[in-house]
Amino acid sequence: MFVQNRKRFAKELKSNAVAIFSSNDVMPTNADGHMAFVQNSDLFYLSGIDQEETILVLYPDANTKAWREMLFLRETNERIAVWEGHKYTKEEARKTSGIEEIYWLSEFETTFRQVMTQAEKVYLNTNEHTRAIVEVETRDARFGKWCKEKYPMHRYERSAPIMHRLRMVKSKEEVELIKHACSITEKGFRRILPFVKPGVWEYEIEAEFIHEFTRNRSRGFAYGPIIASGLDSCVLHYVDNNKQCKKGDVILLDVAAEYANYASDMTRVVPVDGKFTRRQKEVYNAVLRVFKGARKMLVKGGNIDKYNEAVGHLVEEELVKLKLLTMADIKKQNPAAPLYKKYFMHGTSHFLGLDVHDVGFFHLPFHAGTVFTCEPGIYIPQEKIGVRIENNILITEKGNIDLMENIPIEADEIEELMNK
Ligand SMILES: [Mn+2]
Repeated sequence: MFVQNRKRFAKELKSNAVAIFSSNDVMPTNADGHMAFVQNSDLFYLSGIDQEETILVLYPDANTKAWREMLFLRETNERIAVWEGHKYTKEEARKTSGIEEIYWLSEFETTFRQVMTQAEKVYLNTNEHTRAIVEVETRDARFGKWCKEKYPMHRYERSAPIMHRLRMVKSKEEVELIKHACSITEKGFRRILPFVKPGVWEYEIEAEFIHEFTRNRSRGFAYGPIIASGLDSCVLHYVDNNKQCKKGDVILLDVAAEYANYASDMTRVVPVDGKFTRRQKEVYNAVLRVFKGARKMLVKGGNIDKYNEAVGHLVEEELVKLKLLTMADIKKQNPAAPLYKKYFMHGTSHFLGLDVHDVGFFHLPFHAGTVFTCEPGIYIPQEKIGVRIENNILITEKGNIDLMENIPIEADEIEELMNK
C-alpha cells in the first residue's frame, strides 16, 4: 500500500523535483511529560512509519538511483531501548515502508545538500486543511523555513494539494482498514447497549467503549468521545462526559475507534431507560429518515452544495412534521439563512480516512473510493432532545456502501438490545 501511495504521489510531481515530509513532533505537556505521539498523516500515508523524528525524501527523477526514495530515522541505541523501548531498525523500516535507502538522521544534512545540487524544485508539506487552526509550528513548517533559508534559489511548490487529491480516494486496503475500525466501533456500541441504565455516569459508558476498543487492538478513540445525556445532547462538541444519566433522557454517543491509524466516526442516540418516549422516537425517526435520504445522495458525481441543500429540504420537511416550523414560515424565510439551521446547524458530511476530518476537495465532484460520513441531526434544547445519526459511507462506481450497516440503527432494535 505504501509503495503504491508513493508511486501515485511521484506521478503528480513536476520534473526534477524533490519532496520532503517530516513526522509530527512529540507534543509536551508539563514538567517532563508529553502527549501520546500522533504521526503526521501524510508521512504515514507515504511510508507507513509511525515514529517520531522521521524524514521522508522523494526525488523520483534523481539520476542517482539511491536518491529516489530515502528515509531518515532517529538512531536508536541501548539507552533508548531501555528507557523508551523499541525503535525501528533499518531493516524493519525497509520492510514496513518498502524503501531501500534507510539512513540515520545524523546523515540527513550532508545527503540533502548533495540532492539539492541537482534538484530544481522542492515540494514542501503544509497543513492546508480548510478548518485547521495552526498555532503551534509543526516540524514540516520548521523544515520549510530552514530549507528556504539554506536554499533560497530553488523553486518551491506545495505538496498539500496533491496529498488532498490522493487521500480523498481510498485504495481497497484503506477501505478494509476503515471497515475494521467500524467493526470495532460496532463491538463497543453493542457492549454499552445493555450496560446503559438510569443512574449510570457518562464516563462509565466511555470506559466501556475504550475497554472494548483496546481489547480489539484499536489504539483508542478516533477522536474525543462525546457521551452527552439530557440537555447536553444538543451541545455539538460536549466532551465533559461527567454527568449522571437520568431516566427519561436520551444520550447522544458520538464515539468511534481507530484502527491502524485509520478512523471511523459513529453517532447514535439511546434512551437512558431503554425506552424512547413517544416524542423522542418521533425525533429519532425523523433524523433516521433524513439520514437514509441523505445516504442515497452520496453517489459518484455528486456536488457538496447541492447535497447540503437537498438534505436541508429533508430536514425542513421533518421539522414541519415535528411542529417546529410551519410551511408558512419556510415560504417567508431568507434563502440565504434557512430556518432549519436553528435545529440543524452543522454540515451533513465530511471526508474520513487517516484523519477523522480527513483532507479532500469539496469543490470536486464526489469520487468513487471516497469515504464520507453521513450525519444529519435535529437538536431541540427546549425539549432536551438532541439526535444525530452518523455512519460512514464508501462511494462506489455504482452507488455506495454503508460501512456501518451492521451497527444497530433502528429505534426498535436499539431498545430491544438495551432490554436483553
Ligand atoms: Mn463526524
